[in-house]
Amino acid sequence: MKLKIAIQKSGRLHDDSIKLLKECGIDINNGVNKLKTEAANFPLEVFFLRDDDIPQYIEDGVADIGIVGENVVLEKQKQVNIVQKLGFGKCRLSMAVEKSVDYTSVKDLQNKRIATSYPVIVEEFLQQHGIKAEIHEISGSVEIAPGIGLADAICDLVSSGSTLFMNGLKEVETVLKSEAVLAACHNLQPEQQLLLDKLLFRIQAVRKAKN
Ligand code: PRT
Ligand code: ZN
Repeated sequence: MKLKIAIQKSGRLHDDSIKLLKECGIDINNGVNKLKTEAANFPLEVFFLRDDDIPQYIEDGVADIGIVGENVVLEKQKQVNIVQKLGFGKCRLSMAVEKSVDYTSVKDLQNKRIATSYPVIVEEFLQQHGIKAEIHEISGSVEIAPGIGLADAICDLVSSGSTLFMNGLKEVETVLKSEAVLAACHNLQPEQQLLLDKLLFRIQAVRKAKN
């Protein structure tokens, strides 16, 4: 019996996910273009996937656990347990408007058009604040939407802030703070739960050593 873990195939979380497993003493060869691989010294099978697909794979039990941004877990609304924050991939999901816009509060978003790749989280944020706005879902290059007249505001992930700055935008609201998390399937077999506990113990030791 093996524990199946899904990690990002390529992108911002890939290297740190592999690094974390290595720091836990798990030997994996991360061949590029591979769909999956097995650890040499731990009963672990590793699937390399697009981050957006990871919550669904975990909900379905195709993967037992996975490493993915909390932002993706919340947006996808899949039934998974967040079992551990991992301390990397830190970012925030923020509202931004053009620099020249006079913005004082969330009320200024009323009846505006907001471009985002996170319609679910944005809708929830707007509802919480009693704001009605038009959400335009776009899958990439959200930051150019105000400049081309597609939207009055955007809601996108920010880390350094330089992408917003270079596009003449300013951050006005933090909607969510996020980092990579270990997520797990709701109904793990007892054997897999034991393996997860063993892995979690190692992850917590690695994280403690860093603090
Ligand atoms: O191919 P796949 O679908 O797997 O990857 P992806 O392109 O959808 O995701 P990827 O690799 O870009 O990001 C994976 C995860 O990393 C995200 O879901 C977040 O949890 C986390 N993360 C951390 C970030 C950032 N920081 C980040 N800065 N994801 C995206 N960004 C973007 C941001 O939207 C902006 O456009 O990076 C750009 C630069 O940010 P600044 O503020 O540093 O300029
Ligand atoms: Zn993605």
